[in-house]
Amino acid sequence: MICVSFLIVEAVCLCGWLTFRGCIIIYFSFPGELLMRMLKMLILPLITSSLMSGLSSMESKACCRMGVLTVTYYLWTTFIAVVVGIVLVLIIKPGTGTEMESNRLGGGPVMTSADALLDLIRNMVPSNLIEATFQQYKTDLIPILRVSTKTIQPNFVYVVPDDNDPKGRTVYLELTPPPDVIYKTSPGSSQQMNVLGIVIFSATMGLLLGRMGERGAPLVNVCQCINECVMKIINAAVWYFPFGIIFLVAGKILDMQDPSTLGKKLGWYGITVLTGLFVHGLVLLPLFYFLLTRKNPFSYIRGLLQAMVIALATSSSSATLPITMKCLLENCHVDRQIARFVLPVGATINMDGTALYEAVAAIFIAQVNDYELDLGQLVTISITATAASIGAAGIPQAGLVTMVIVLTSVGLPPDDITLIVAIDWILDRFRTMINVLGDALAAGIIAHLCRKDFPLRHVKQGPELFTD
Ligand code: DAS
Repeated sequence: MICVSFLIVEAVCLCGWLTFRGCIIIYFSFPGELLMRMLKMLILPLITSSLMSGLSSMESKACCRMGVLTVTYYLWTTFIAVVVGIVLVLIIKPGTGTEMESNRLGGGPVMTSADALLDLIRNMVPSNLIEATFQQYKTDLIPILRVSTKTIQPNFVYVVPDDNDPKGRTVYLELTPPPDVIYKTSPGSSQQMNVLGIVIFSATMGLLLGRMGERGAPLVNVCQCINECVMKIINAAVWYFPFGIIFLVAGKILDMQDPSTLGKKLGWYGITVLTGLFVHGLVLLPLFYFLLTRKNPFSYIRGLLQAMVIALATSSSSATLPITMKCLLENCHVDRQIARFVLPVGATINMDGTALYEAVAAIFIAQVNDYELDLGQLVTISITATAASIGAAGIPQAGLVTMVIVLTSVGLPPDDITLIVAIDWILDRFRTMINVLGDALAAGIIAHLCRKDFPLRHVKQGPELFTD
């Protein structure tokens, strides 16, 4: 009853008939913040234990075959997503003839694409895994800060090092981006650095444990116990999700400056992105699933609806990961070992929605600047958008940050992301949903292609489901 009443309130606010200000919005957002914290609490133990227990219980040939298939499939579908985006934006031309002005702020130091690419790669390798782990929690605090401070700026809080501290341990949280820091320090990079660090660590440990034989068994058992505990926590917390989702979205809608103008702000640019996401996510990916497994993709997707709703509400594929894992195991009956490898890797490197979005946004900005892109530059955009999506973290609006690489690779001003930042938060929800869908469909395809290596054991129902 409470949820229905809040849905009505949200609809009324979307029409602009009702507005709330001040602390009311923060109170509205509070249950949603709790949902985000619950999900984020589960990410690290889930990724680490899933990969460790999944990899260490595989024989190395099957593991390598599955790994090669997974990465190949991910790269292929991401590139297809970029091509879909480029074709659509060149046909619809959303940036041509708009009254938008490119606001080349000029003067400030502009990051070159080499600089941005090096920044992306640098952040992939943690200098210290423990520090990277704790860094994630500091990163997590920043998005929460952002909700309570209700920044008008692009929804980032900037971590700016204090020049007076020679050891660089003091930082300030800036609400408005200092010009030279805007693209260098963002929550996305340390989150992605941490998750990739965990993946590298556990993948190695997983293989090492396999080679350690019985001596590695205690650590594998610990990881399996952690994995089961995490899945049981998810089962216990799932009753709260509908409630948290309503308030999470409510806080965002009530905080909008003028919700009734959302449609006008989205414009042809928003229509181009949403059309591309629909074509790729609900036409092409299901087609690939059918062609490779000869099974009905839509009955599989029906089992993923809960994860897709969480992705839409949270804008974070990493935060959705626990629910995606639950849907795959309980509803889609994908082999546990496959799900435990394909999903965490996918949440880290496979973002079809983000890749499509970055390609569309870059060409849209070129059209606003009346800047004609040649074939070579379109190829550059397709490659850099694929690379940038791999480096984007699974947290809200990470795609906006890595887009700098795409813009600078073809000589466009990175400051022009401010042309699209006002509606990025809503497009982020839909591209996150397609990211999650892409990972989950990949798990079903890989499980089918590797079924000889991983004969699907009888999938138990109910609470004993998560015992190995
Ligand atoms: N929100 C990101 C995710 O969680 C996607 C993006 O920012 O593009 O997948």
